[in-house]
Amino acid sequence: MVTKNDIIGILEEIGVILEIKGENPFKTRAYANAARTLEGLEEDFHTLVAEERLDQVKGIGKAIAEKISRLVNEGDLPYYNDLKASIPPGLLDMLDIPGMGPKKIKAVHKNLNISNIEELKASCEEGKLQILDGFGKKTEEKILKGIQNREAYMARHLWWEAHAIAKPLVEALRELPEVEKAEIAGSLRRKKETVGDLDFLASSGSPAPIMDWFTKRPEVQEVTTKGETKASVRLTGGLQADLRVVPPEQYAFALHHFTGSKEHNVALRSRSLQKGYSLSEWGLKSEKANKAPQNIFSEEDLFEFLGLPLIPPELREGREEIERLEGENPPLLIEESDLKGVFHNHTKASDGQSSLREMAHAAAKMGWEYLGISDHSKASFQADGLNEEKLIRQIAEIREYNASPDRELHLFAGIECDILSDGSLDFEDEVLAECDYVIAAIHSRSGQKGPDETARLIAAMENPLVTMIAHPTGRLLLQREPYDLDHRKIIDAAAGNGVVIEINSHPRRLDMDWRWWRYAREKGVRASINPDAHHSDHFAYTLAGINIARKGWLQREDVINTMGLKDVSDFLRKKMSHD
Ligand code: DGT
Ligand code: CA
Ligand code: CA
Repeated sequence: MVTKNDIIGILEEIGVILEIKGENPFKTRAYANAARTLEGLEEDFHTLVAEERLDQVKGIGKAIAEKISRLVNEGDLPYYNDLKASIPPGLLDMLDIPGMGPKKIKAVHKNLNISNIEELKASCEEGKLQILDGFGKKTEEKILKGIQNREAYMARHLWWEAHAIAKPLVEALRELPEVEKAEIAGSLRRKKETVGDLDFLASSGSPAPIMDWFTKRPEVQEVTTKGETKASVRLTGGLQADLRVVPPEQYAFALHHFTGSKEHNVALRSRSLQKGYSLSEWGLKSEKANKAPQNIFSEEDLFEFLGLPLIPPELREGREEIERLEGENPPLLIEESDLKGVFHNHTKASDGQSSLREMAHAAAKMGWEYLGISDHSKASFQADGLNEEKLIRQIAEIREYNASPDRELHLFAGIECDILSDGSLDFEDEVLAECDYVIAAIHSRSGQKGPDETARLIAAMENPLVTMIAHPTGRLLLQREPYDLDHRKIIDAAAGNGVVIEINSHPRRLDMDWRWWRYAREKGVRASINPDAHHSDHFAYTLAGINIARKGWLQREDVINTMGLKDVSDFLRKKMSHD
């Protein structure tokens, strides 16, 4: 069935194509207006269509109403198909590039005969864009950067999404009778925030049926290569996947090798050489006697042979993990079961989709002792942020919940308070002081004037009522670049002010980045692993946050929400009362 959202998309597209073609602006705008009207429609859309009353809605004219009815009733619209066919298909793709709207697309098409992103990129590189009317050197640079980002983004995938595809695949692989062991390897096993491709490894004495099974999976779109023990495929959705099958005696070495990272492998190989052995995906060989050690059946055995504890895959990034762990016990990294609750969560009161009680119920089902509620503050009007009055009312509701006999866990009353462009907070101190904790967050970039994001975050942390800062860089992985923060200064200020830094576990944020946590930990800064839940289903995101904490070497004591209810209450109260 054609949904309202489909129709909105088509109307928008028609408007854009008309604008690119240089049609009369009234006509162009009529489609955009109709799309906006449908978005805000209060009556049921399909009822309106069925009763032929669409043209009575303000903002939708007769001609457009007819086109919508045709789309709903027949499932297609010749006018739209013809219009689409009348322009080169690559023109619309350019809308994905920041800075490229319909007017600019029209200009580059008309003046430079550019019909797709590749041609646009070439023209930027040759400096041809900046001489067009309405463009300039800055615009050209911005467009080129946008194209480069897009290329980088398309080549990688979020860990969360890749994991959702890889997990059932590896489980199915383990079920095959020929497979002795199977594991996910590569960056996915190292829990990198984004991955280039999926790597699977299996041990078996009869690889042929495994290769057949793998290349004939329903989700396989294209088999790139298929050999006797190696295959590469492209899955629906564009993800590439490699499978290697090795004999059981090689499995430990191959698993270590294909888990990587490359940098870690190089470091371990050189350590192994110092001991007189050459290490490869095939095994260990003695440089002198050409005799291999016989008793290595697991990664643990391999590390032990080299005088190391089992280094968790998350730490194998070639960032001195080998030097740091030499002769040590394996590090006791935080685990998902250590979490006793989370702090950054939204409800229907702002832009969440679940009620307070639904959130509390789902959190109790996670086995947690407490849940913090932190809706947006009023400056985030696009997210329906709460004003002072609504916040005070929500706090009362939370206190009431805690006092009610049917409560399922303890709720903390918090706020995700906007840091305004001058670094001040969206609420006065006396309002913030009513909360159990305050999360300060930036939701819009600094303008040309005024303090930059680093200065704004530091100013916020200097307010003693601020418990923690959320998603410091504002990045959206593969979508939006991070703010250009001075992490060292932010971490130093957090340490100086006793402020916690969030690990935002939303799979697209994973912010603050794992690369900075080792430094933060050394400075004594603690983390709060938060799902930034906008729905009761989103608590599952904490797993992605745990991955990042582990990559950042964090242990249970480094994360405040591993504390039990009593300790964490004391901790929050102490911070709010400035002792
Ligand atoms: P990705 O896929 O870009 O997210 O990152 P990885 O780490 O999964 O890289 P990938 O898929 O190219 O290779 C998987 C692992 O295989 C990699 O982490 C380490 C190992 N490996 C691949 N190529 C090389 C190499 O040229 N040298 C060494 N030492 N190891 C390699
Ligand atoms: Ca990979
Ligand atoms: Ca690979």
